[in-house]
Amino acid sequence: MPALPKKKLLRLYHDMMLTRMFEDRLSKLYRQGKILGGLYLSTGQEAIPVGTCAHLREDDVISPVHRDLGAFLIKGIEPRFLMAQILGKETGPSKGRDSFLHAGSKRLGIIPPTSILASTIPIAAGVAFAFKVRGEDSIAVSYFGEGGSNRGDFHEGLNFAGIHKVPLVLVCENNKYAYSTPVEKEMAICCVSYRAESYGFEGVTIDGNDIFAVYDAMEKAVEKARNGGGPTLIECMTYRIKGHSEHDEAKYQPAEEKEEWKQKDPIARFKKFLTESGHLGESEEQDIIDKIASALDEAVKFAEESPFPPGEDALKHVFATNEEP
Ligand SMILES: Cc1ncc(C[n+]2csc(CCOP(=O)(O)OP(=O)(O)O)c2C)c(N)n1
Repeated sequence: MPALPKKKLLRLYHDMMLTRMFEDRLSKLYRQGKILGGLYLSTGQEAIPVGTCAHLREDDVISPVHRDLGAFLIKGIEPRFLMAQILGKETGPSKGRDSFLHAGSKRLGIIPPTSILASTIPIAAGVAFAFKVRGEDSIAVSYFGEGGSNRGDFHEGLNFAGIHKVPLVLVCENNKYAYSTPVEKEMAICCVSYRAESYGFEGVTIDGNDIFAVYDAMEKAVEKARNGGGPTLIECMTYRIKGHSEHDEAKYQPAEEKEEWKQKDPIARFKKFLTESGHLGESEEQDIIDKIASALDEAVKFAEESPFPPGEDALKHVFATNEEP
């Protein structure tokens, strides 16, 4: 058991529950037809954004992808603004111009995801290179799925990162499926982490459903990156419990396989540890849940009451300015 103080442990638990409960709300809102665009949930993968973002400072930059809602929250976007973004409202980070998928924040160091899998990896490597050239000790973190790691951009990004020893942590969320394609049909090797060695840096494969494993691996990688040691690839083994998106029933995922992974739920595992070690009592847990539920009620209310952007503003913010979108 890692020697983390109770306050820190409960923070991690809170953040994992926040991610899960936020997404559960989204699933309901999706069924009510209130969400614009697709909805890609990370149910069962919450230990990854929480355990990794826990080590980041405000000046660090993350590059999330479509299944990384937790990373947005933990890096600092307030639930109400993220909710407004997802409902397409003017009060969201992209002012109602986009689905959740392409939200970002320059101030909080969140690069908006693109739709093209893995295209964000060279971008994150470039951000890390800029930190290095400027002599700053900020780092960049790039999230991606194992499916994305089969694209050329992944390899170009890693090659560049390795050559220049940039302060980058590559977090692969290996959830065994790229849409309907199972991992055995995506690549001929067992582990995405093996690929790091070809580019001159370390790759590790860990249990992505174990918050402590994620927290520890990230701690090491961040320290190394901040101190000039270059990139690390952390491959987090996990599983996509739900479909690729909310419209996908994922009949191609065997029921027994899903059941097996449900038993490895990262939140249930962490809760068991916290309860058995005396860190989390029933009333403390209820307190955490109640606080999150009321924050989410407030977020949904704020988002629902916010206006859609006026049509005549559609061409605003098309080109980059220094203004925070
Ligand atoms: C270059 C490219 N090809 C295909 C797609 C369509 N697509 C979007 S998400 C996805 C699956 C991605 O799988 P993975 O990278 O493993 O992440 P996961 O969705 O499992 O989290 C696909 C095929 C895309 N967005 N970009």
